[in-house]
Amino acid sequence: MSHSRKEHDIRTVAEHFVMPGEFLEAIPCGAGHINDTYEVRFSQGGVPVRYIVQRINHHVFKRPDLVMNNISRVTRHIAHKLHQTGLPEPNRRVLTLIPCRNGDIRHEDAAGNHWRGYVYVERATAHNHVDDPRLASEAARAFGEFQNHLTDLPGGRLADTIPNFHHTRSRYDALMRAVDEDRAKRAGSVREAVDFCRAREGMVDVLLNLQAQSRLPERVTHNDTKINNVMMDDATGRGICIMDLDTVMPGLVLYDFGDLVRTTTISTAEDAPDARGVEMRLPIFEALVRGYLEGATFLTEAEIDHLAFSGRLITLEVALRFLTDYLEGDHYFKTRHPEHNLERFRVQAALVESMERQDDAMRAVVERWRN
Ligand code: GN1
Ligand code: MG
Repeated sequence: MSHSRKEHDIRTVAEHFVMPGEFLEAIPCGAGHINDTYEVRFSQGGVPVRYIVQRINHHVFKRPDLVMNNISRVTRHIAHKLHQTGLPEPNRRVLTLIPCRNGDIRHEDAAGNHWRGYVYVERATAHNHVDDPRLASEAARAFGEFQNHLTDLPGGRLADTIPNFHHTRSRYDALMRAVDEDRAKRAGSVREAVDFCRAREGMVDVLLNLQAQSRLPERVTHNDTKINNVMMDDATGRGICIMDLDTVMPGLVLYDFGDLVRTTTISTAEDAPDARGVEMRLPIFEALVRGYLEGATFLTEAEIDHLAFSGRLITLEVALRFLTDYLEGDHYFKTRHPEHNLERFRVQAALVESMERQDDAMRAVVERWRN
């Protein structure tokens, strides 16, 4: 089963939320691989106003209630801090949930779909690809600042909305299982790809071992820091609002930095049909390091030591996941054609290789900017 966007009756969904005014239209938006996102337009006394309405993919997030509880805690905490600092337009700087008319923060429809509403962050853009090091640096600073805000989140540990989400060993084992089971009868055609992963098995336990030895601390992290999950202010180019908060949960900050490296330093699209020419762009990596160290002021030496490695690890991890989904018949990520997950795998693999070639240079960049 591959996911094509189903038609949802968004007008009816929106009626359940405190979104006053006359409904005008709902437009699909966003480039996420998991949830369904709509921009919903209303007229309030003749003034156009828009909101975000989003369906939570409950095959991926099996406990939407826990997801929403995490998001509510995190966004309220950040909003509280922004309020204290007195920065203008706080609800452009953190997502703001729109409650349901019954006071809940999540609407479950008759078909078992789970919906939520957000304030629309105006005058800002999410980029699927960046070429400008300044944008990369700002994105990294914004994610670092987001983590900074959450270092003192009260109320105990957040729920693990997807257990073992970044447990790279589990992701590796899942791929090997998928090869053995070969449900989609594709394993015969991807032997080289599987060998590529096998040759890098040594990487998958590195951070897990350091965490087990308490040399890397568990923190509150975003866990899905794709470049298109941060809104950049149109006027200033500043990273203004972090979104896609479903996977905010306990994790290692290196997973967040690593996915930024994966999604910004890449010279092509994540799913370029031809993986030749895919490169990790060092100037963008340098911009990320600079911005991230500026935003995340709490990092330990051990965390900084692994910034360069984290990019390679998360790129390998996402490669494992795309290949696994391909072997399992494309049930997890939305795909637009039968080879989509394989193409995504090939691009990630090429990016891993490019990072291997440039490992010394990446480490040197980190050394230059630390302290
Ligand atoms: C998914 O939903 P989106 O597109 O922001 C995925 C990430 C992957 C990413 C790969 C919950 O993110 O983990 O890194 O695709 N999200 C989930 O592009 O699995
Ligand atoms: Mg997203």
